Amino acid sequence: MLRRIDLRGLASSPDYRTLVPRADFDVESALHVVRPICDDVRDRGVEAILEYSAKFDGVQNTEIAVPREKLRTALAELDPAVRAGLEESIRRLRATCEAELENDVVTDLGPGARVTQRMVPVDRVGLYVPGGVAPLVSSVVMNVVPAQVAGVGSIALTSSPQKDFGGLPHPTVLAACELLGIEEVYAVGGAQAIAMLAYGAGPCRKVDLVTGPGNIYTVSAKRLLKGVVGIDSEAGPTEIAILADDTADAAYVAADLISQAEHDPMAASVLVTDSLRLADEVDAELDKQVAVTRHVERIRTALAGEQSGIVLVDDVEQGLDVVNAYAAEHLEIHTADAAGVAGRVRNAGAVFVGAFAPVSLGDYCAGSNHVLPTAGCACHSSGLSVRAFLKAVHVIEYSAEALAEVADHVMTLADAEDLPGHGAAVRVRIELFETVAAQP
Ligand code: HSO
Ligand code: ZN
Repeated sequence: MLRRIDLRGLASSPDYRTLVPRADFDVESALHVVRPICDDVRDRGVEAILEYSAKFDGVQNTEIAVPREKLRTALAELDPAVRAGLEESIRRLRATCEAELENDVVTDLGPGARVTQRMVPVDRVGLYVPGGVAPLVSSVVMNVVPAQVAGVGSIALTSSPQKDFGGLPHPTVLAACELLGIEEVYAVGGAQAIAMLAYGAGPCRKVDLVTGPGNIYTVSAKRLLKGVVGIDSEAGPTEIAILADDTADAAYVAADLISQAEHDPMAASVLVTDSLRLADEVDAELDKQVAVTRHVERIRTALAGEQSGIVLVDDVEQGLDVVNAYAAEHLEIHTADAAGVAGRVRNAGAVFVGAFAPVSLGDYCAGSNHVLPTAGCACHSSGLSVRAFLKAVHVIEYSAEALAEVADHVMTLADAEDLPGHGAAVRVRIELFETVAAQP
């Protein structure tokens, strides 16, 4: 079912980034579709948004805000088992976020010379929760909890309107908002949702930062509007890479490849292994397991796509080079020394170690975040965390004596850059200070 890419016996170290499977779509190519939508929302606001909701979501909404009582009703009607699952997910993620909250850092650089790094929460954020293929209620938790722990004062959340639910987002998404105390919720999805948050429209005030996963169009809109608004990583169609040796269990590996293929026909499932036996067994397991799963079509398309495959390598060492080049959103390690190998991974959104840490655990209840960089962005970006909602602000405090101490260096460097005004701003203080200091 999965195509094979044989990298065994390659001499010298090739550029694995060009050899690993990747989707042929790219975010850049969706820009021409989303640009007119974003411009339209900027210029015509709510009117444009409602037209796009009718066109793309098939709903005839007359407003974008979800009324408060709809949130209350959704929570009151939520299945108690789902509520218990959400509460556990929230509890674990909150514990991680609280532990990861960074304190201010004070550095004394001499008497009277101090620099403090103050962590300041973003004032207002817009959280995007995908509602297209599946209502990702867990993404409500993954967005909201770190924002709340960071101390963000104003939180707006938006999710696609659903035809089957009277033009509102899925009721489980609304229930999760209520459970977390989120009152400002919009029934808007797609690129128009990102534009609404970035520019503001009707009741939705402009936000400072947009976070959350999405499809290629929402990711593309985030890239387009970056600068107008802050964004987290580009979290697009999901990916799983598994680095496995002969000790791996083929049934587990196949199940995990299927679990992420289930998200999207564009999802990527990649196995990197030095074991031909495992490769063959995983193929057989995939045939067996896919046949009995619910979303067969979607999964088959994702697994058969050119973004998915089995990469054969000589050994785990070469496998590590391959997965580091691939920079997967999710990377599972199923090798003899899984913890040791995981310690040497540099590029991945999140690393799942050993047989009992499947990506599905991380999707819901590990205590980690599932909003992660995709499409190789894990080589420069991090997943969503409490840090994403904080800004580090340097606060500089120097006394007259401390400034005098370093003044010569500042004036010399200013001269070296031919910026005499910079030097003068220090000189004027030093001269005044020396006059005062010289007085009996
Ligand atoms: N695996 C997805 C997140 C998700 N899975 C939500 C299930 N629900 C991207 O990390
Ligand atoms: Zn998932």
